[in-house]
Amino acid sequence: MKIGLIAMSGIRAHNEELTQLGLTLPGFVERGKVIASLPSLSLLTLAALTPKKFEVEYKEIADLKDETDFLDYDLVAISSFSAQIHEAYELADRYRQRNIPVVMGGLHVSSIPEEAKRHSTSVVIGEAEPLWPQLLSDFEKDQLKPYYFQSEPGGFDLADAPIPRYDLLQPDKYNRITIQTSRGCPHRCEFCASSILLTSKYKLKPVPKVIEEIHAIKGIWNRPFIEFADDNSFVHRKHYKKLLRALAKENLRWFTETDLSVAQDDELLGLMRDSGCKQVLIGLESPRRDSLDGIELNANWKMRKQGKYRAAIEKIQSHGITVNGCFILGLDGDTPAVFEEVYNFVRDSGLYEVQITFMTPFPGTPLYHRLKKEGRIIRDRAWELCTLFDINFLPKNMTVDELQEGFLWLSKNLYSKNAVQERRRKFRGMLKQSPNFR
Ligand code: B12
Repeated sequence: MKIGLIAMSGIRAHNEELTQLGLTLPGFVERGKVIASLPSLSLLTLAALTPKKFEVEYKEIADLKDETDFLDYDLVAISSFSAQIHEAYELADRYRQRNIPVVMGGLHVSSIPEEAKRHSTSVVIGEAEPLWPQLLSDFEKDQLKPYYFQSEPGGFDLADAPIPRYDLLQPDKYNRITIQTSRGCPHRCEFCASSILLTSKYKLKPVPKVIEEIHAIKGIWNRPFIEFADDNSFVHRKHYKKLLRALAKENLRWFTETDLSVAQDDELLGLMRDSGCKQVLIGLESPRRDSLDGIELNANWKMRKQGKYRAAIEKIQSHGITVNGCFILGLDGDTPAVFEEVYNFVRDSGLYEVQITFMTPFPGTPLYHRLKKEGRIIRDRAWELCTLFDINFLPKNMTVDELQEGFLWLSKNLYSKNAVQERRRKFRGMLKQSPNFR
């Protein structure tokens, strides 16, 4: 029996002016190219959980329009995020019309399973690992259930994680490979639509397991660039120092997402540098105190850190690790002054790389529920606009047009050839003087 594991892949934006800009500005294009060639870790994980008696095929669909032929699968499993969920549903409908059962899972469908059920035979809610083997056994008996959910949401122990089937990938198609070393995040940012939607606990994958996955990757790619698919690496310092010491023996280059607190730990930064960390992506969200106020729901962590932003960036980068600072535009505390403030902050802080996105009410997030209650979602269920580059809410202290125009202005200025070169030049100059870089 043959299972088709299908990822709706690629990157998405509907805003025409931004898409045009994305085609021309160097900073945009480079980051776009890098991320567009990442595989679906969730489906490689499902493949690894599938008993050998089934044949599995991994397939990516970037654009449904190009998809004309249908493959002879006995079961189809589809993974998608919100931005492409309508296409995923259409694909699911097409297979079901051919009497092929379809299973859907992932962050979007876990948040609104009833919607997904209208297009699929079964919906998997939450982490796949404890549910997929049971689902396959039901499938063999022709008894697929409408919903599969974890008895304890987020309860899967990463010590039991299988090694994702990296061998299913066509090696020359990917320039970066993902590994998950942890799931969850101790912060509770109102807008966050990542693995916190699957688990309220911060969970770690044991060090030997991560190393085993790296060896599996190195068996395929010579000197791979690894991207950790974590929401927030390094939360558990002792564990991560152990991991970094082990990573240092692997001759890797890697990237991850984390928070600013890494800047407080010199030993950690040194271990990151020595194990091949090239860049960390950090959600700074805004340089403005007013805009940060209230976005982290547990303890207003991000607002409390605002005064330390510059020093922290400087410290991390002095180790030769570039910081990709992410800013969200359209936060409730933002006024039309925010665009210039972000521009000035990026220029003065010495940030090597920068990413700007619109505030986005993803389903399942506290932000979505709040904006819906306040009547501020422009088109409800327009999930295709969940790209981070499209606006689907009414900003609090400016108009939609002001947000749109300000964002365009900021993009042009932050990603111009000159601005990008200036950031790189500054970074290289700083490194020459840095005692922390060798
Ligand atoms: C790597 C990555 C990508 C890669 C690879 C995507 C892919 N095909 O997997 C690329 C670069 C292509 C990408 C693209 C985009 N991404 Co992205 N990406 C990530 C990232 C960094 C890691 C995701 C990951 O690998 N997680 C690890 C896996 C194991 O977890 P998982 O996917 O949740 O899967 C588990 C369960 O959900 C479930 N499951 C998942 N799928 C399925 C399917 C079935 C059948 C079953 C049974 C179970 C199941 O089982 C898995 C194991 O437990 C996250 C941020 C983060 N730190 O997590 C953002 C993230 C997922 N991306 C996001 C976004 C917005 C996008 C884009 C829209 C950006 C854009 N403008 O184009 C596109 C959309 C792509 C699409 N097709 O819809 C959002 C999605 C939020 C949402 N709810 O939709 C996230 C959370 C980041 C954020 N800013 O909030 N992305």
